[in-house]
Formats: sequence, C-alpha cells, structure tokens
Amino acid sequence: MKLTGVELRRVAMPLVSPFRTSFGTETARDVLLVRVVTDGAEGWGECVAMSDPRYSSEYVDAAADVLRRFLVPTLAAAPRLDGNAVGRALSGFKGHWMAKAALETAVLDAELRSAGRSFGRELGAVREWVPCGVSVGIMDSVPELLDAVDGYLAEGYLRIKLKIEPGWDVEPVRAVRERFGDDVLLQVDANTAYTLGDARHLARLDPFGLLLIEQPLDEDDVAGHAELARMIGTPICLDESITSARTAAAAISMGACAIVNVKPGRVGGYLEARRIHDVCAAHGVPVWCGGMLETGLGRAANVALAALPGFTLPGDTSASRRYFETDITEPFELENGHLRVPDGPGLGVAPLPEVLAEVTTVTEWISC
Ligand code: OSB
Ligand code: MG
Repeated sequence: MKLTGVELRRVAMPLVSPFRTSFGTETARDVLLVRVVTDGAEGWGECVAMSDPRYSSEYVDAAADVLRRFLVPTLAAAPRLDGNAVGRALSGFKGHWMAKAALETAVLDAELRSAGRSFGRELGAVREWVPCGVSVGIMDSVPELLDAVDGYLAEGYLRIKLKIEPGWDVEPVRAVRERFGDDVLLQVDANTAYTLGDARHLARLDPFGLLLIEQPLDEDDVAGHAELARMIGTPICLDESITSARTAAAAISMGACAIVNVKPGRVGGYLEARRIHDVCAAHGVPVWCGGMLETGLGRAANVALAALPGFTLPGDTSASRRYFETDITEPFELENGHLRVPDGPGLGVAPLPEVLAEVTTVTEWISC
C-alpha cells in the first residue's frame, strides 16, 4: 500500500449520562478519529485519549499534535506500509501509545478492507458473539447507584463493574450484593485511588466475592500490587500498569496481578493487545477487554479482540446506547447480554456520513 494522506477529525460526542470515576467526571467525549487514505482503500482508527491527562499522561490535543508533527510524516516516509509495519516504523518515538494505536488501527483497517478480511479473522477470533459487562460510574447516592445497576441488569448485562474511590467502596458493594444477590458477576475499579496503607480497608471487600479489584494503586507501583495481593483476598487485575506484553509478563511473574484488563487503545494497538493476550494465555492468566468509552469504530475492533480464546471474562464492551444517544456507526446492540463480532472487511463498520458530519468539530488533512 501507498499512503496518499491522513485526515485527523475531531468529533464531539455527548454522553447519555455523566461518567464519574476517581479521576474525574466525563460528560462528553472529544474523540480524535484518524482516517488513512491509501492507493488501495481507506481505513479508520479511533484515538482513546481523553480531553485531560487524568487517567493517563496522554490527552487528545497532544495525540493530534504528535500525529501531525511526527507520526504521520514518519509513516509517510516508511518504505513499506501495512498494519504490521506501523509499530516498527514509529518505534523511534517514545510513548504516545494512544496516538500510535489510532494510526496503526487505521492502516490495518485499510489493509484488511483491501484484502476483504475482517479484524476478527486477522486477530484470531474464535467466537461470533462476546459476553458483555458494563462499567458503572460513582454516583451521588446508593439508591441512585442501585437504580442504575437495576437498569443495566434488566438490559441483560452479564457483569457489573463499579467504579470506586475512598469513601465510595465497601458501602456501594454491600448495597449491590444485598439488592441483587451473590450470583451477579461483580467487580470494582479504583483507577489508582488507593495506597498500600489502605490494604486493611480494601480487605473489607473480601467477603463480597468480587471477581477482581482493578488497579487499586499507582500505575508505576507494580511491586506494591504484588504486596497488596498477599494482603487481600480479592484477585487483583491491572489496567493502567499494563502498557505492553513485556510489562504484562513482568507483572504476572512478580505476582502483581491474577487477571489483566487489555486496553488496545492504550497499549499501542490491537497487535500489541494480541501479544498481551498471548502472554497471559501462556501463563494461564484470564484477560478481558477494557474500554475507553469508544464510539462504534473503536468498539468494533474491541469486540473482535474480545472474541479471542483467552478473553474468558465479560469485557467493558457495552452497547452503543450505554454511552451515546446517536453513535457514529450503526449502533452496537445487546442481544442476551452479548454483542455480535463484526465479520465484514476491516472493522466491518464505517461512520454514517450524515451523523459524522453533524458531530465533527474540526478536520485536518495531511498530504503524504
Ligand atoms: O479504567 O477502565 C477504565 C473509561 C475511561 C477511562 C478508563 C476506564 C473507563 C471505564 C469505562 O471503566 C469502560 C467502557 O465502558 O468503555
Ligand atoms: Mg480501569
């Protein structure tokens, strides 16, 4: 393939309800979409960077800047263009995994569309449907939380994840267990809000039979997670700390996590995400597919990844309507708690032109 140009497009996507986590409250997604145009086909990638560097050091304006200034020009000058070559071509630049992931995904999409092959087929999907969970934000009150969880269970979600922080942890978990029973698959996500000094407090979650606690400690505190794992009964799952297959292997061998949240948009793309899956599978560590409030474009690829054999737990792969009133693609809809894995060429979905035009705030064309 030969690169003709790359479009950077910003779209404003209001969320159906505010999403509060220990790092902040999101009311809308300011999404950066990357569209690559090649001599063969065009392809799309969604950058998962958020507006502010609170979940990660990356943020959307920085992603756009590094793409236009460094990543796109370097890729344009590379001797060979295909999905597998992108990581190596960009490896001279440190970090910026969310920007790199979006560009790699767009190139892979273009390549697979030309070849008539789906993301699922390319990555090694073994399922046509994937089981889905939902991530439930911090609420102002327990009754409000119970209403939200009730609604999601009624829609068919197979697993509930509660966002927690100091002051909103044991009580909401207890309330959900008391109201909905012990059979609900339940887990919590702290987004780094605790320290090792909170170990005794976190052990108070042990009686509730949680599937896992996600990222209680700092991103760079893998050793701390290993220590915490010896002090609490709930299995530890890492999200922010898992930046690559190499860090996943190291975290597993240190005993820092028993489960891994694979976030393709944060680890540099779907090819690295597959390598994380492979490393975890080799160690017998279950994985699940995380999310970053993606539109239908990012969701399509996440669902394809979640269909790999090692993804044995329901992911944060919720239906479009959990996030947006109107998605930019045909909406993903839950059927018996599952989403269907797209099987068309590439991502298998594309933006609906009228919707896309309506939500676009800026477009920028970079000729290659
Ligand atoms: O920590 O998993 C997280 C959303 C944005 C940033 C970080 C996280 C999340 C979620 C929601 O928990 C996942 C989703 O439904 O997309
Ligand atoms: Mg998380």
